[in-house]
Amino acid sequence: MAITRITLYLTSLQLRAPFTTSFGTYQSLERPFVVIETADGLRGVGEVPTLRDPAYKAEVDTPAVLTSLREFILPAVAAWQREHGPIDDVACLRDSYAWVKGAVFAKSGVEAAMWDIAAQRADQPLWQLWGGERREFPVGVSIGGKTLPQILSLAEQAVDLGYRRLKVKIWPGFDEEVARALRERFPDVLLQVDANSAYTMENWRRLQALDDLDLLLIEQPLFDDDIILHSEISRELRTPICLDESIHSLRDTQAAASLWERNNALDRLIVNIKPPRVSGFAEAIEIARFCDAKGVRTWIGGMLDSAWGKAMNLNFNGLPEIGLPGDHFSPGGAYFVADVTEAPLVSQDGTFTLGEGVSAGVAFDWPRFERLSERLYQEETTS
Ligand code: OSB
Ligand code: MG
Repeated sequence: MAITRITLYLTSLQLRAPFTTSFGTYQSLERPFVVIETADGLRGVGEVPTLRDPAYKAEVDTPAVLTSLREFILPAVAAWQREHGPIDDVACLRDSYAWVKGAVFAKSGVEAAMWDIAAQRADQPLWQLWGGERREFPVGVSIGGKTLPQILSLAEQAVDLGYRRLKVKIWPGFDEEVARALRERFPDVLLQVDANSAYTMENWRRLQALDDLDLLLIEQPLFDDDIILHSEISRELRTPICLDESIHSLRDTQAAASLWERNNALDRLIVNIKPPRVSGFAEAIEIARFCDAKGVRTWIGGMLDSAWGKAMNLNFNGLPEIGLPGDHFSPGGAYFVADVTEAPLVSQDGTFTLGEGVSAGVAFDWPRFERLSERLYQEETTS
């Protein structure tokens, strides 16, 4: 069944509280959403969890994603159908724009919309379609505060809500003090830190001061595009290094695994799998399986996604290969003032349970979505 139309929306989402990382503070987000319509009358939705600028990494900013989608990816889908016939599954869809280099975030939105269609056609939850087996798993929160009191108060709220796994943003000069304070206050939580590439080869040794805090991992301390130097410094850190920014594909993951393997340190490599950062769920599933076979631990990262994006990520978390809790919830309750699903996502005592609902398992709130969105572009894809 062919894709008949692809529509690109831009949706305004307001965070209830500002989120600070080593690269900036974010409060209002302008998010591209891709809506695919098919000849069998289905409609699928995919969010691209962009940020306003490329400070996290290249091609995740809203303007870059909109350009890639409008100029190249959506026309490529239409052209493929004209030449080869109906695109009726994710594999065909990926083939249609495989020639486009990079643009992983942009591609992931189109792919997510197609997964939504595939799940509706199969009348199945995404977790089932993807081979998920674990219906219940622990989930965590990511804390992006500017001051230690702010961070402690968010951590307190999260632990009161039942979360047992906290991640906190750090940067040079705002690292040991933060991690130590959290560890002292919460001796038993699973604690991890995320530097978002704020350290250099001159100052990374500051992180050795965190080695006695029983941290689960240190996420992306060095450059956003580096894997090799991370493997080097991992030899001198007892805490595992987790790669986020620098993993875009299964190939990147394999390269990292072979570098850590050479150092006999595979147990000190962890991979944050963010489906949009690896071009979508198809690649994300391959990465999860590869890492599991290698003994490299994985978890699912977030991008302050809407409840729709988070619901898809939670379905992905049902895969038995994913071992660690992911960034799926906000420490202070709902992420956004107004979100795009009818009901909010809820966890119980830091545990999320996947239901039987078709596709993402939550109802997309079309009227609210339309109020929050502007329609930017439409690609007619009938042959
Ligand atoms: O590095 O994981 C990150 C948010 C925006 C950009 C990058 C990151 C993050 C988060 C938030 O840590 C995770 C979430 O709660 O969605
Ligand atoms: Mg990160």
